[in-house]
Amino acid sequence: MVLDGLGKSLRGVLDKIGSSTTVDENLIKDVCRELQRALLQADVNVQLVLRLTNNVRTRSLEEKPAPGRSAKDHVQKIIYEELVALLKNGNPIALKPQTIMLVGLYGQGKTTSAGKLANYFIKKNLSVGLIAADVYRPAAYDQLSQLAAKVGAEVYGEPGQTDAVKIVRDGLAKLSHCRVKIIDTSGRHALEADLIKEIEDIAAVANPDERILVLDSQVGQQAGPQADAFNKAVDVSGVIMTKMDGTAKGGGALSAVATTNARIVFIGTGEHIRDLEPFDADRFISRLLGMGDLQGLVEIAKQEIKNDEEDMEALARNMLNGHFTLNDMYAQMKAVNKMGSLQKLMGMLPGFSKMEDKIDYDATQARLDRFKVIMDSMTKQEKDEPSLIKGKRIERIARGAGVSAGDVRELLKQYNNSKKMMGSVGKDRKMRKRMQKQMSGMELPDAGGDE
Ligand SMILES: Nc1nc2c(ncn2[C@@H]2O[C@H](COP(=O)(O)OP(=O)(O)OP(=O)(O)O)[C@@H](O)[C@H]2O)c(=O)[nH]1
Ligand SMILES: [Mg+2]
Repeated sequence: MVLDGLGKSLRGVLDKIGSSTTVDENLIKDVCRELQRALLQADVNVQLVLRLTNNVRTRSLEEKPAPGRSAKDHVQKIIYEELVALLKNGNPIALKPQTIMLVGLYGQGKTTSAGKLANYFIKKNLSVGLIAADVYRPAAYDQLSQLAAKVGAEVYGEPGQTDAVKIVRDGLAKLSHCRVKIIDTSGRHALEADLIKEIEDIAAVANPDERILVLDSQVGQQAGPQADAFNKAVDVSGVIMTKMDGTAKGGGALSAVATTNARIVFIGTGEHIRDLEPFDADRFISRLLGMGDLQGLVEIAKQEIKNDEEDMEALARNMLNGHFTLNDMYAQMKAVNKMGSLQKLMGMLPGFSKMEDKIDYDATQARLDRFKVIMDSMTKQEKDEPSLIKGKRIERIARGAGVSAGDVRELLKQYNNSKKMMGSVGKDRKMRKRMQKQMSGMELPDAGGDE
């Protein structure tokens, strides 16, 4: 997860409060010192850190807990609120037809973010046209075309053309049927007059609804002055902080940008096209503190599973009538894989981030991957009726998948366990009711009694 180290130390602070016997001045002092250490290590600006811990100290000592709340809860809540306040700013990007222009220095992640944004809107049923207005980087058009093909966006470019403004004008006309237009521009090593002029010229033609600055979070606190400078020069409407996955300085970058009053709209959390998250201070902090992000989880699940709805319905049907095949297990695993790594999902579940040290996510993922390979070398019939898989078949499957017979048996064992679990869920009346409700309109098979 993003900002692992900071999350861990902040959770340590909350745990310290939770396990203390009394909340007194000494504890608050300790807690503030630890908060300072955690935030400074994450490259958050000293002044911001001091302001935050001052607020935490004063509020903890002066404010009375709400009725029914313990003093410990109260202090934890104050810390949460102050951390959110540190990052709070602006509204998310609207889900409506619009033109978005991406600006930023060299290699910050503009082109990648253009592809990720296209994916984001397309998943929300808004068609996207990408315009390749980077006339500096060789092969900029190819890079953008590949991303467009991957996510199902249209793309316009004029390879060899040196007039970015012309490309944008032509592109907007050619892509006028696309509901969201995203313009990728070229970068420079520094914010120079010719870059400012280029951005302004393009903006004059495109009249974009959003001018989004793409900023690499690896620069840490320096992200603040950069956002400020771009803002003064070209009136930025929002910021995408990229590469949050690759640096411990993300906290510094985020907080520095937030204090310039720039509106952080997304964070980039990896090289994959889906690694873009709408930024929301509340959600970000609650996830960091291990309070879970059910909303985020629901959104990812909705987005990723949408196309698999039929699969999932069939799966639920089979689950409820006790007919759970290897194919079903396979579909389940595929869905989980699609939603991103297990680790990411677990981090979004309340309470789970605390267990991080106890669960070996990588081993679990590796096991799932192995299962997948094994199932790929089974016939459809075998996946439908795993009870067929014995003796020679086990050997054949193992050979085909390049694993040992023991690995195949492990998969079968896992299947039998899952099947048993699914069976008991299917018979649980309360659970059936709940599922029925969730899949409104879907006809469910008979429970088949309580035998
Ligand atoms: N890990 C990680 N890598 C990223 C992220 N966003 C972009 N990158 C990588 O950063 C590098 C530069 O990304 P580009 O999208 O080409 O950057 P750019 O701003 O378009 O660069 P120029 O066109 O040269 O100005 C690529 O290797 C990307 O894969 C992110 O959120 N996480
Ligand atoms: Mg680029």
